[in-house]
Amino acid sequence: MTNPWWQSAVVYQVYPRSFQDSNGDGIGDLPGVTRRLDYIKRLGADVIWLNPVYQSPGVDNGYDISDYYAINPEFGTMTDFDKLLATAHAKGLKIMMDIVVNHSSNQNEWFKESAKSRDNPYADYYIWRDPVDGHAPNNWGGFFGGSVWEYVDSRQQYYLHSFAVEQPDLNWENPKLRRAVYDMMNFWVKKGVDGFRLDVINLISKPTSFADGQPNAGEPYADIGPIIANGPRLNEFLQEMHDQVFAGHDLITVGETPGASVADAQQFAGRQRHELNMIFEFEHMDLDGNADPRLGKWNDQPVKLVDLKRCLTKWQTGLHGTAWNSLYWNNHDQPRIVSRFGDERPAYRQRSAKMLATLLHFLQGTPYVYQGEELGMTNAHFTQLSHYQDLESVNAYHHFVDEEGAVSKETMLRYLAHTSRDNARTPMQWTGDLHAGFSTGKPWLPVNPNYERINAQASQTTPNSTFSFYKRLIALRHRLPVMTTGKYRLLLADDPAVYAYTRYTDNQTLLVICNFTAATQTRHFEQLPKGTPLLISNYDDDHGDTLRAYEAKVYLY
Ligand code: TEU
Ligand code: CA
Repeated sequence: MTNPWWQSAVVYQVYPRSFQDSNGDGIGDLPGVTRRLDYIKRLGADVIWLNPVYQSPGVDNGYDISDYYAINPEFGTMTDFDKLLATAHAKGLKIMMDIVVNHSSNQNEWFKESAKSRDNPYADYYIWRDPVDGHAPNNWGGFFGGSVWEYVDSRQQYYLHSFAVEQPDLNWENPKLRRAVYDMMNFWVKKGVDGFRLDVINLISKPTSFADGQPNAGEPYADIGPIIANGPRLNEFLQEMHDQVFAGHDLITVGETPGASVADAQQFAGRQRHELNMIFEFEHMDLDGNADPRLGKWNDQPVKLVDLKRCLTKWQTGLHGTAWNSLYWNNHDQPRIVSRFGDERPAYRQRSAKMLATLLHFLQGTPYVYQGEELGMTNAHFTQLSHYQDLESVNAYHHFVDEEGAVSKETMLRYLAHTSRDNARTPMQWTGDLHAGFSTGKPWLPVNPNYERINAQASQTTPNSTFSFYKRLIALRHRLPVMTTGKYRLLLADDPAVYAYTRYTDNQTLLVICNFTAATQTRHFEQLPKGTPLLISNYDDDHGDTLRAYEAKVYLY
């Protein structure tokens, strides 16, 4: 059996708002993406994942869609989209759309109609509940803080929103809503898009009971995440979507699934199940959470390497032969990996960025590269709340500092600088010129001041750059089937400094060795046949058992 094309593909994620502005308004747009396709092609990626570009009031940067059939005017027109798609295809690049169907915007016509009365054609497109004793139906709290319930006078009912108030959840129990979603997705399939990334798709099937949950100590609300994740009808809905949309098209489909376990992944992305090709798991992104469960992702803790190994190993071995992994360090919701798991000090930045890239790209799964990761772009280092635009960050600050006094202002700003989503969203650094070549106008989010040193132009003209290293890794994946098919075995499971593993088939082995520290380490790998040359390394030469700062090396034998 030959492997499906997306198993040996590499995806490049474009966050259009921050990629390339073409008209000087400080906001990246579709003509900007089209202009930069050659750059993505040069890197060697096969697929572009485009974050949402649909019409949206922009409360959550496009994850609040007001018209699924229209392009956000800030990004251009449908003609610009068609041009992007055609140009990408002409260059051999595929386009994967980001589809958000757990919720829409409250400015969507569906919601405006639904809110009018209890008996109109859209009345059951959203999740409405009567008040209980004059209050919200239960104590669930949303991802962006506060109750998930919002009262609407015209219906004298509450609607459920897992995210912002402006993002009402769609009611997947309603077959008419499901039909409308599939029709909409087919509109994009007919246009010729090559796949979908499905936002929080494992939240669409809500539980049958809306009973109160258990809040963390000191919190008024119970976290809705675990309550609604992986619900009772999820497999059924995904199989229906597969039948109605994916079947007969050779698409790439990836579900974003916070809270999904290996067993869940085996279902949603199981080989024979006709649901999704793969999912984004979150466990390796949640390893450096705050010890105080209320604060969760807000922290400034380094990850423990042994935990990272245990986690990635569980996913590697758990899905081998049964499902398929997505491999990622970064996306538009996560801080920059070189600042998080690597070392962004100038002496180590590129070295550690390449080390992290090595570790990830030799794993089994489909690698995702988030714009700027291939340059070793770093966190933003914002120092004031006013620098932040992301509603999650701003809400969390007000909640923990102003409302609860759970942490001091200084501590929270330190946490934001470490984990805020805006760290990923600062404009792409193209050149050392004004606004990093991103825009001729004032960018919607400040450019990282290190753009004079870290930018695509510099990276592309330096032979040993992080960019050229990513390019080599991607080329290797296309050339070496063992990177796609090989089994994974962890070595040195308890070693706190070095991550080493093999990938192997009956007649080939890859040995991957990564020093996660700035200190020199000595490790001996007796299985390595004497004289085996390096396949790839982030140093120019091989010092054998001696591993220099953030050294990464791979052997093939
Ligand atoms: O993110 C879903 C999700 O699980 C987020 O809560 C994520 O964990 C958080 O952003 C990390 O801090 C998706 C999108 O990727 C995100 O940009 C959207 O804001 C969210 O859905 C709502 O649509
Ligand atoms: Ca623009």
